[in-house]
Amino acid sequence: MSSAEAKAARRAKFEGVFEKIRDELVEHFAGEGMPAEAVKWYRDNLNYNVPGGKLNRGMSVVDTVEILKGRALTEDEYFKSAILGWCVELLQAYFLVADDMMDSSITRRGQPCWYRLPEVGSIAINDSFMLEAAIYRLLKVHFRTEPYYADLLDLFHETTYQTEMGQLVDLITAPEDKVDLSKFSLERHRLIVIYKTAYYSFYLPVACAMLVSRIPETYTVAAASGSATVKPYDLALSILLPLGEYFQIQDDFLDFSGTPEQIGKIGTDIVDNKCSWVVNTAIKLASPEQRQLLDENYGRKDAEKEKKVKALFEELGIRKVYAEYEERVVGDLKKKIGEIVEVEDGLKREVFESFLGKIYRRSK
Ligand code: GPP
Ligand code: MG
Ligand code: MG
Ligand code: MG
Repeated sequence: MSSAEAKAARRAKFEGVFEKIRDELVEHFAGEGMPAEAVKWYRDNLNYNVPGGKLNRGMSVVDTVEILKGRALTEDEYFKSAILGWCVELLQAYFLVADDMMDSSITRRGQPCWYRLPEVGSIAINDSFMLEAAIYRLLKVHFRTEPYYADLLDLFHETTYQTEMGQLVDLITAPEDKVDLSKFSLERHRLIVIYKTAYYSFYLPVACAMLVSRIPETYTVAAASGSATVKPYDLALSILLPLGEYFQIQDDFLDFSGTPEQIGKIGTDIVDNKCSWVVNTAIKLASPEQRQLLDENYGRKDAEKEKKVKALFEELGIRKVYAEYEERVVGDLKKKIGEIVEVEDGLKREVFESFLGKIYRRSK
């Protein structure tokens, strides 16, 4: 099997688990005596909003469990890991259905946003709540008797709250209809990115995998001074938050620098008044005249103004600043990963190396 075929097979296996949990959720719903019309609605909600993405977050739960265990998983281990993976995907689906309403977005994953379907409209608010509730239904059915059940609940609740905090700051920093660059800064950008994206996209999948693999809260490792106590969940966080920030900065940079053929979409951050790494870096470097050009042209639905902003970004040498940033952050991350002391049943460097390997110098 070629590596592309192996990748497709892994995805197909993971998707197979979605069908099972969807049917389980829908059967429970029907079992509550809900009318056929509502049963169909809930099923359509799940099918439309949950499985159509890249599934990187969900599948990374399974990948991480395999790395932590250092062997192929039994069917039962695979199933439990995949359910947690789908819980991460359900959380993301819940966020995106709601986010598309808040952002007045038109399409998502190549189809109209759920709320834009004429029969759906603001019922999408309740549908997003039901996607969230599905997480806790699945956790209850499949993990209630596990000793780490409370930790899983806490993890999903905490991560949801962190993402909501980030969403609030994002919404009030960059309203689509009111350009005010004085609210932007690289510090504000970092805060938004870490809370809105990094916790749920990077820490949550790994922490799920650590819990299901029974990585303890603390353990002892040999150190120069004798021994040291490791808090593996904090250690994972200290690598995955900057990794998530790096991932989003790449996304922001590609929105400006990538061609549509390369990134598969047309970059719209400039016209959409996004608080992106690129504009924040430009703000930091701009002279008063260049700042005035930005104030007058950023965030406007006007192709000429967008062109002027792009030319300024080139003039300020954003590409070079980005290349330097990338080498620096990757060096820092590699150093931190290299410092992990591996012990049996503890955290493994490969968990982070595999994430970093997938995103380093990505061009789409
Ligand atoms: C998408 O961000 C939004 C989230 C990841 C979090 C939403 C959180 C909620 C609590 C609803 P975006 O709007 O910047 O990205 P996209 O372009 O994908 O809509
Ligand atoms: Mg959005
Ligand atoms: Mg948004
Ligand atoms: Mg983007």
